[in-house]
Amino acid sequence: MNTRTRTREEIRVGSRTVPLSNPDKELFPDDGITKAELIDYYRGIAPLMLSHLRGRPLVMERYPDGYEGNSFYHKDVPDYFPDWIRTVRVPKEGGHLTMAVCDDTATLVYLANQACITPHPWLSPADCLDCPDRLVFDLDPPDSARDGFESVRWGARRLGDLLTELGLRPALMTTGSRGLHLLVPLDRRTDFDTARHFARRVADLLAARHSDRLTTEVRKNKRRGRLYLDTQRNAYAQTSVAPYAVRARPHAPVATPLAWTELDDPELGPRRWTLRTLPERLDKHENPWKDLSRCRRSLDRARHHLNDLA
Ligand code: DTP
Repeated sequence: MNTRTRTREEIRVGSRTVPLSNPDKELFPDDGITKAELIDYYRGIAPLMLSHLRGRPLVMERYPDGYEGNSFYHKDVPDYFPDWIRTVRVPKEGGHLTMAVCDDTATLVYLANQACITPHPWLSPADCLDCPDRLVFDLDPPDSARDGFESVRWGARRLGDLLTELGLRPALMTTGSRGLHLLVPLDRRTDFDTARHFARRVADLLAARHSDRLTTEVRKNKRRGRLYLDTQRNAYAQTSVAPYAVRARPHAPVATPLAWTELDDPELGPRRWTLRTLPERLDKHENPWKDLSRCRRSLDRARHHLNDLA
């Protein structure tokens, strides 16, 4: 751990001075993970993580008393945030919100000091709030399944194959919580209604093909032990956990981008990597998403292919 971070009342990050409060506060007491350690993690991961945060409105999932304590999803930026934190005015029903945007390491460090364990960005950048640049499919295992993660693994493979058949380039990530996400980079020529409708049709088609194992049923009591293909993130003002974000779960698991070949790793699980183990993974593996920006595709062709399959 960077002890300078732990003992000083402020740290210098690039051209910014970021004030610190209670850096020794244990946010994950079982492991002795303090706020200083969270700050150090986010400072170190910033070069990889910022490309997934930059320009997007952000919801801050905050835990001032540690991950098992009181928490809240903070959307509106409070008055006390410094002026250098970028904000964006976001229209919503009956008014607007002023939301934080995390464009640089200093902001990520500032948010960690606010006990924001998990940043949740929108799927669209602020310059066009109705133009998503990614689809997200959340593969959520049934509560009851003993082999819950095996069904996630199987479903991810089927969904990845279908999206690839449609001409898209899906990427895979652990959520650090219960399942996996498939993220599909888009060229931003689609609005949320079109994107959501497409994602739902893909999920429905796959669920119809494998109705014994997969479902798109929102109501839990109708899922009957099947893997839930959740497409609801693909909408205006919805968020998805940021790649490399820490989750408020035991041992501080991290949402981790994966290579498709890792899907067969017997040790893989939604919480495979944590704040403490991820740096070693990064030392050993190259970034599995290094070509992500070259994977952006238009939904137009994929929609036509889908019509042919459906
Ligand atoms: P998993 O499905 O593996 O548990 P996840 O897909 O990140 O992990 P979550 O349910 O934790 O699933 O979070 C879903 C998204 O919705 C995430 O971006 C956080 C956001 N969200 C959840 N609850 C709220 C809330 N009350 N207010 C605002 N955003 C929320």
